[in-house]
Amino acid sequence: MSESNPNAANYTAANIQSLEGMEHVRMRPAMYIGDISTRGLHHLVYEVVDNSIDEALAGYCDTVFVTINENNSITVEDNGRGIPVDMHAKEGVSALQVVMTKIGAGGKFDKGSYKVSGGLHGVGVSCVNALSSHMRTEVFRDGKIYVQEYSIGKPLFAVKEEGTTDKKGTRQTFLPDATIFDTTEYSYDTLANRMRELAFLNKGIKIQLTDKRAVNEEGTVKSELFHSTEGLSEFVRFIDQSRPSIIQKIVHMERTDGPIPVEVAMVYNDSFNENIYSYVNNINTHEGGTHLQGFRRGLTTTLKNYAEKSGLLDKLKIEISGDDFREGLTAIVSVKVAEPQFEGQTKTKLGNKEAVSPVSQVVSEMLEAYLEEHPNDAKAIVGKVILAAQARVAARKAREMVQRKGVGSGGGLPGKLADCSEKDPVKSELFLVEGDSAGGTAKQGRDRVFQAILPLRGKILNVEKAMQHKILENEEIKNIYTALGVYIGTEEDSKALNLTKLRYHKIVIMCDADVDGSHIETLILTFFFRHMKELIEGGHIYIATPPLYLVKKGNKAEYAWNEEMRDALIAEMKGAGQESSVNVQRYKGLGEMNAEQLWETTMNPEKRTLRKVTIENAAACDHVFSMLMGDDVPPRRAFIEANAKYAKIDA
Ligand code: 0RA
Repeated sequence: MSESNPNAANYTAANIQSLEGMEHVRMRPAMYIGDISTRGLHHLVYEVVDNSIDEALAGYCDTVFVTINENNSITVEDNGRGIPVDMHAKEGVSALQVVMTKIGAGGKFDKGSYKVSGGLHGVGVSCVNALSSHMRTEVFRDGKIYVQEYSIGKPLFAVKEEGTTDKKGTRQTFLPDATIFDTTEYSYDTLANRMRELAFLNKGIKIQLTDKRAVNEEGTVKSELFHSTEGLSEFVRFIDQSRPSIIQKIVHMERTDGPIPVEVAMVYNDSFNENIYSYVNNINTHEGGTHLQGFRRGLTTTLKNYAEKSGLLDKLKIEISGDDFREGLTAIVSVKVAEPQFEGQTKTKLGNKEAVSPVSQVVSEMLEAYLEEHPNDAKAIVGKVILAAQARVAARKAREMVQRKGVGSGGGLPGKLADCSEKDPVKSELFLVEGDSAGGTAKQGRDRVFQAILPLRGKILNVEKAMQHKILENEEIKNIYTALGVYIGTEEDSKALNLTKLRYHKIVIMCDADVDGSHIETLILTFFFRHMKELIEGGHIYIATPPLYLVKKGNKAEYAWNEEMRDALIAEMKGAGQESSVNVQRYKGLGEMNAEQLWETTMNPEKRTLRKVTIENAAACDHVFSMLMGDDVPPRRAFIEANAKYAKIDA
């Protein structure tokens, strides 16, 4: 045991090697955790939680506690076997120390089971340790408590015993290093979305998320238990909560004894969107891959066979395409692969060929059985497919119209667009501005060299509820397509958006800072999320942040973006001397600012703050958009009340 050799931590050759590894993580954190933004910060938690999920998947634990502490440190505790603490023969120190300090040591000790989970980067807990100003690991094993602490990944002492316990498991507490990360404040919602997702993906495992920073009046700490007994069926129900289903039940398909574990759940709703989320080892595979290919193959062949056999297609004049089978479909496909090969631009596309047929087989067999046993659902699905085929033909005509009018084909740009003179898309920005009046101010205030303005009329179409051809016939939406210069792919390359002619690399949504403005912002975002997701994924979509207040005294004037800033300015100006009560102007709309003020506060790249729109968790986004844009009022109201930053001000 290493505690008999307290200096071991400092002198072994293994330790020198591990130091080099840890140094490298600190020098190039993005190589290990993606980036050092809030995304990377949250990634640290996922990395640690993944180890506990692995322990649970191996059958040794059932509960994981994740706690955001008051100081934004994180504690992750499980009731598994506990990380081994015995002397590691080769390294000459405790196995625990090796796991915590050696890059890439990860789960290598566990010879029996293969590591299926693991963050996208799968880098292991030692990276988290390297990027934490302080970390403490406690192992509850064999009736004892073993402890080691670290500073920026370096052990502060050799593993030591600290009392006895009847618990078993591992508890890790880490404080992310503020000199590495842009921000060190954790978002409860971001963590909750991921923990919920993990609970759905791994039924049976309980994940308790607690936020010690949030205590209500009664002194109760905010805490939620994520626990799913039905797995992906519950996940699909959660995502589709606000969309009426057209079939009786969620179709659940699972095989755990095949070549790879496969779980699929699906439902058809009354919308026109296709929402398929695929996962490999609990990682969302945005770009799909072989497992998704297997799913589509199984779905298409089975439904096609059924529809043909049933004679429901006899009178149909048009050919059914693969897409038609997926309109209104919400599905989740989850597989576990021992050695996943990730490909694609963002390394989120499964490459393993051996994943295709297990998925397609499970779907073929189980979906066929479902259709036989539920003839009414089968009929509803086939009816939906026929409608989709008919709508597709209508949409093609509308799409051709958009395409024909598009750039490069001589159709010209929208009349409302005030274009910039810069021709390099990388340097060009497009502002989508709510209303003609604010659009006019923005046109005056902008730098016309690189900033283009497209005013949008009031509320743009709610794409969540509209059919494809209606969307493409909509004037405002057509303007967005033509102004941006993007194309919708032809039938062959599916609906993928062609960005090769994208005319602006920054697209900025600029709306009023009031309830209407935030509604319009949501409508526009919904449109991008459903129809131009590639632009969000490419980091091209931003939201402008106009100030909420102008605080003035004499000839001194400053802007404030929130109440705290406003109050600080008031105090500062009052403190500055004279009697006169300070003047505060509340901006509700962009239109209340003149061109110069708009440039100064919101458009000038030197001074403005743009919020980049990202998709952290596509399934959670889907849930939120469908709820915000759907017909179901109570969940929408609850969400808005919990989240709206403007509601209070306007009330
Ligand atoms: C390898 C071997 C054993 C446990 C673990 C890893 C383990 C790691 C973590 C990380 C977080 N929680 C964990 N729980 C367990 C056990 C080997 C044995 O007991 O024989």
